[in-house]
Amino acid sequence: MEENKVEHSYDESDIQVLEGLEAVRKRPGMYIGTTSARGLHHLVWEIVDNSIDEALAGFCNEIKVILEKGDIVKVIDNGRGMPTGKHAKTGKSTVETILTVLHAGGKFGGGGYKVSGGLHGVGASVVNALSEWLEVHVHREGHIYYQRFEKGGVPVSDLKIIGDCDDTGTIVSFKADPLIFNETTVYDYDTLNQRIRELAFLNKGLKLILEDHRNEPYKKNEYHYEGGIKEYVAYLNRNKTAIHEEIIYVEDEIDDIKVEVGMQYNDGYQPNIYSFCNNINTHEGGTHEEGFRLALTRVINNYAKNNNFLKKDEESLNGDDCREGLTAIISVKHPDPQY
Ligand code: 0R9
Repeated sequence: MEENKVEHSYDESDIQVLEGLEAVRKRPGMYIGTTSARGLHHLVWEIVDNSIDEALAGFCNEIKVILEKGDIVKVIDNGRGMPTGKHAKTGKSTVETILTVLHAGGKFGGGGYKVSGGLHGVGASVVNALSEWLEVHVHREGHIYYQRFEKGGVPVSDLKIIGDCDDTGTIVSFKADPLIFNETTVYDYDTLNQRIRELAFLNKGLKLILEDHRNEPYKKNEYHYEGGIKEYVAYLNRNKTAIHEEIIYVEDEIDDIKVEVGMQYNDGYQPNIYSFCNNINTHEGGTHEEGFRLALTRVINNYAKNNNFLKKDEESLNGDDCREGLTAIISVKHPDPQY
């Protein structure tokens, strides 16, 4: 602690920050939903989401998640690196601001917006608050910057340069606090693997890697889909008999809102339609899914009518008819989603 005092002195704004982080520790459920295994895994997604935002901004094409011995998670991206300069509002480095001020990633961002987001979308500062310790390494402008936080987000030192590099990126390592996650602090490989594969399908061209270094032999899965949701549809239909070879794929972007649809019919009866908004499965549907259903029924009916495919006594095909045996993914990326 003596060492901390020398390197990091506290003023009124630091106290406000510490109070914010303390509020997260007092009521973690308000920020991550639960402190069960589900909440524990949510910490990983909060950090990965920041890397995905960097990928969606066009600056990162690889994200690696490593599980290390001792319940430690390391997330590595090859983006621009978190901004290291002094933050205008907090007077601290932007790195420290992102990691200690609640919601800082969105509000204080470098002009962009947060598109990807877990269930709660509360950011890296919440992960820091709920960790025994957290370390950040930023590779930027030829330097390696480093900062460590302990006991729920308290900085051990200021952000400092510890070396040189010729690449760019961000590495965040953390150990979830067992005092908070008192049910378990052990990560489940399959849970992480499934979501990482889903994120790779939903973000075409992005390489996502999961490594487990907890026990030998190490485990590794790597996902990289140039076709994105087109390949997702092929994956979902892999054990079915498709009735047309080509997967239908459309994409468009209007007013910063990106829409992608992939679909293929199989010879089954059951429809399998999954919709996502900002990489989150919208189980309850929503306007994007409803719009898709209506458009599909309309397009098929128009085509059928124009080509005299409908029997005289049949006025039109209903929605259920049009969705029979359909596997479809609808993915929307929206800067201001309404959940
Ligand atoms: C390993 C986990 N990765 C991250 O948490 C991460 C955050 C992050 C980032 C930016 C780039 N890479 C990142 N990785 C970034 C850089 C710049 C602008 N926006 C984003 C830039 O160079 O100008 N940031 C996430 C939030 C912010 N940066 C900030 F802008 F709020 F500071």
